[in-house]
Amino acid sequence: MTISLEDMLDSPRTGRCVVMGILNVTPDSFSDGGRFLEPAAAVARAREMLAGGAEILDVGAESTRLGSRRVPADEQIARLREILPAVVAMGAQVSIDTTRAKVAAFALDAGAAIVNDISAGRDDPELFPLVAERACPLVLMHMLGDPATMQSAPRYDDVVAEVKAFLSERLAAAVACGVPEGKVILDPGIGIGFGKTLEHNVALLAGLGELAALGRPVLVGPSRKRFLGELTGRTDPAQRVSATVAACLEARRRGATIFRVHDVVALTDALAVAQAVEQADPGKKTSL
Ligand code: HH2
Repeated sequence: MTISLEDMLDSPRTGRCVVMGILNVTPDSFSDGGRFLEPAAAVARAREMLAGGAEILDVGAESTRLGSRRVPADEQIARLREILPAVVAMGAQVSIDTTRAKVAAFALDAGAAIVNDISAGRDDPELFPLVAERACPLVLMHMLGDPATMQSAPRYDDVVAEVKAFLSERLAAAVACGVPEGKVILDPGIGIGFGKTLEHNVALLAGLGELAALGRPVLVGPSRKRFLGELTGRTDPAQRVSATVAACLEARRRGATIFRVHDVVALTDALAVAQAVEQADPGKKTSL
């Protein structure tokens, strides 16, 4: 299954949910590092996620785990060179998870359709102009500090209001560079590595309606993350599947429509049930 970019961008209006499968072509990602660095393994994983219901594949060649080293653009490109065209050839809608314009340009040239920038344009001044020129969808994510140094004790007076103000400022900055506002997707940057404690992450999920009020699609990426381990006592990220599904369903209830996850089948099934019940609920009207 695949989704048109128009349908993805229109998802807040229609209530359509979009599952984005994670493909980390990295040796060091926190939950699947090293598993998909080999092109054959990456391609098999991509095929599996598409068959499982992913409509977008988010391909990244740089881990953001705590303390991870920055990967130069050329090294990211070398990791992606064989894999990206192969994944595009499967008919997948591909998003490139990078903060570097050079990597994004390479990926767009290879057929990727979406740029996912966890720095929201702060890492590379060339990224917004590139996206403006290509007029492709762009994910802007909130992050306090950076994963290499990590905030030991991140502080906010009001995490939801501050993340909302940040995203609205970065949206304006992107638009000022020529990125069409209608192509922008917003992401609160769930995760301890992105400068949020357990309480901040929970507050952001609870307050997601505030971010959705900015009028752009909201993407969330809680998948297998450590705060879910703290909530459930599961130290092994692979055992955080149910917790991930619950976080996504709660986010969906508050307006998120795009979900970046490792466990595509589990979430696709859960969303099918949630959507069926919601459609049958006489108290609600949704057009899917
Ligand atoms: N989380 C990660 C990476 N990219 N992009 C968006 N838009 N939102 C997220 O929450 C997000 C992201 C980190 O997760 P993962 O890719 O699983 O791990 P790693 O960074 O160790 O590769």
